[in-house]
Amino acid sequence: MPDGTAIASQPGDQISLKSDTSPEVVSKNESGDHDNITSVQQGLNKSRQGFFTKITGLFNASQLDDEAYVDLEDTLLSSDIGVQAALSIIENLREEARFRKIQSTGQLLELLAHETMKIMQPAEQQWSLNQKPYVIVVVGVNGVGKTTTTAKIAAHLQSKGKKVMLAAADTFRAAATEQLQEWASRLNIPVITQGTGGDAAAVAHDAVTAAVARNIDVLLIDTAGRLHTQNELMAQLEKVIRVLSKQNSNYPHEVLQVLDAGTGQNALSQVEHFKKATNVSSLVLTKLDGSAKGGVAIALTQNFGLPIRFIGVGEHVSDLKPFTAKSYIEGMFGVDSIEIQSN
Ligand SMILES: Nc1nc2c(ncn2[C@@H]2O[C@H](COP(=O)(O)OP(=O)(O)OP(=O)(O)O)[C@@H](O)[C@H]2O)c(=O)[nH]1
Ligand SMILES: [Mg+2]
Repeated sequence: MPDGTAIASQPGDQISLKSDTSPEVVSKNESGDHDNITSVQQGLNKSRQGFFTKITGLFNASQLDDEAYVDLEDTLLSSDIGVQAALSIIENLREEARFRKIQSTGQLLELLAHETMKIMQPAEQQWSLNQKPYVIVVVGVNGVGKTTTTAKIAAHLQSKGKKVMLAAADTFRAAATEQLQEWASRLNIPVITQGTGGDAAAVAHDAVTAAVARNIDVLLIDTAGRLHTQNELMAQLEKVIRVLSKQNSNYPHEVLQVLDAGTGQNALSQVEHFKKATNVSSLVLTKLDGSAKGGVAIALTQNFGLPIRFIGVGEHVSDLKPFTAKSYIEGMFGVDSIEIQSN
């Protein structure tokens, strides 16, 4: 059962937008992810205000002329979406608008959503968790939300009937182990620890052994926050991965990088740096309930094409939402429904 995924649109799908930008809007979407879309929209309230609200205003105010496209390009560029994605969206938009003889800015907004959906599709991938134990190493720079996200994912998987285990491989920061232990006891999930100063790779190794012995479905290994300039800590992370893959060449099944959406374009270089040390294979974007512009998800997907498993929209354990391109774009645009009809 895919836990972090859903609904993929087919090429040529039609998207129609209702341009209601009210944050309170409730989705009447028929696709079964009604609750998810509504809560993603609520979580993204602030992001939306900083991003597509600007674009909607811009469309409402302008004619569909060269100036409108320049304004749109400027707005996209100032919204963390990245140069590459902004330019490719504008180019496709101009072409499609000409081809479809689009006159109104409202129709152009629909096209914009469609173009964004096309870019975001690779971020929505089936999460099969098809091996047991499925081993996930959670990585990222300091304070992005790794430990909280690890706990939230564990709770999410537990609610889907999975047997989950945690490992506290952040042996660097004092109190890091306690933080994960607290989550584990709150969620009633086993946790493997060694305490501050221990060897992170040894914790990971012991955790896998315990997970195999206990017939665990998913093992989530929390690691210390680190910057790429901290060579020793980066080497330690490489060692964690190396030790795991010696236990079984399929381990870890996933290296999940957590990114604070509020860091904007900096998230791109964080992924680049972590990809050099580890084989980052999936992402979670946190703190989208803050003033993050949200466009960074588009830039990340354009650049890396990695699956975004979840988005974090608050500090509570339930403030983690499976990523779907559809709900994300609806949340960002502030529309009550993007209707996708196959041609
Ligand atoms: N608003 C909001 N806060 C979040 C979210 N995710 C995490 N946080 C908060 O961010 C802070 C840091 O979270 P941690 O999970 O400790 O971050 P970390 O990456 O493990 O930090 P280090 O282990 O020190 O590198 C905490 O106060 C969390 O509650 C989110 O999606 N939204
Ligand atoms: Mg942590």
